[in-house]
Amino acid sequence: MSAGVPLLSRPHLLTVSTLPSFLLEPLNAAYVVHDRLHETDPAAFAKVAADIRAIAGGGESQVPRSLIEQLPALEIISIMGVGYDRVDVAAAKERGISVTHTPGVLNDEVADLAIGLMLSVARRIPQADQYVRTGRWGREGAMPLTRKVSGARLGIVGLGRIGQAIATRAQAFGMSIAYTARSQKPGLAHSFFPTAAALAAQVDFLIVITPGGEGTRHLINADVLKALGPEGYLINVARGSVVDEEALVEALQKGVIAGAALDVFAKEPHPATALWSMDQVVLTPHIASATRQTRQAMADLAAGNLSAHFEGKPLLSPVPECQ
Ligand code: NAP
Ligand code: 8YV
Repeated sequence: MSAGVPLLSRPHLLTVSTLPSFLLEPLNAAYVVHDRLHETDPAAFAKVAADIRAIAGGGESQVPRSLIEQLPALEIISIMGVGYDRVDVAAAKERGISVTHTPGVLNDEVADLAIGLMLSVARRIPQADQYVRTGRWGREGAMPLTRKVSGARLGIVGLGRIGQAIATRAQAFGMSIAYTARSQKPGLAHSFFPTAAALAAQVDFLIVITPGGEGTRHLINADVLKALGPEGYLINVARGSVVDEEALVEALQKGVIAGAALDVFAKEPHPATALWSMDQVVLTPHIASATRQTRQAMADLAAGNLSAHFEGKPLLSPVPECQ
């Protein structure tokens, strides 16, 4: 839908997260946008709910059945993110509502951060930075030695679009690569293991990059961490729900694994405080896709899906359940 559509003919759209200006601006030009109205002003929301034909949100946005049921005219849910684990797709499908997401355009960015986190936790880059800034280098001399990454064994939990982008990068580090997924990928030379525990037992670094949701809840549990072992590192760039965070905290406290680097958490934006003070842990605030370039590409695709829908064209990237 082009910018400058007359106000009266614009479809009504509800946002369900704080969207970046470079998505909100084009949406404001083409739709009547109700920015998180269901959260900020329920009474005003009740008055416009019957007009709302579209929802726009991000990968962490919640679109539960209870919200869908309040929107009788809803036609499409457009997520600016590849993950849509908090959207009730079944409830949407029952009503014939389309759900779209933004796969592919963020593969490089998320894979880059996964490698960055692996290097950070193994080589202790954040701690090294602090070592210089706090004057410890001058007072205490050289830092203790760290763990080599090049040539080590990498396990990838979830060898989809992003998992494969991680594998490509890891190959350049001379790492041996093994993986687990729901099914073995024919034509790929990497070793396949049927479970996360079997994979963890064979690797030095375990990178998690599956979808979230019930299908993967606590896939990384105490048994997997035990299999990874006291020299092993966990890196999670998937969803917090995929890792049993309590089991992880305990494993880190007891030295069951060597360390962890986490971009996602069970409760965002409030990661378990026990993690904050752990020296063998690197934490980032769900930033794997967060560059201007990639977020712009995601915003363009999210807006493109909405335009395609309202122009009667095929959707650019519906979620697999809606294809
Ligand atoms: P994708 O192409 O669909 O790949 C998902 C992979 O996970 C597939 O290999 C799939 O196996 C595997 N998988 C699914 N369920 C599994 C299970 N129960 N056990 C083992 N493996 C399982 O998805 P993608 O584009 O790579 O994105 C993956 C996820 O990354 C997203 O859904 C999102 O949650 C997360 N993500 C996070 C950030 C961030 O900011 N940290 C950014 C982007 C994405 P099969 O191949 O056998 O189906
Ligand atoms: C973003 C993500 O945090 O794509 C995903 O699934 O988790 C991230 O890229 C989010 O979608 C931004 O809206």
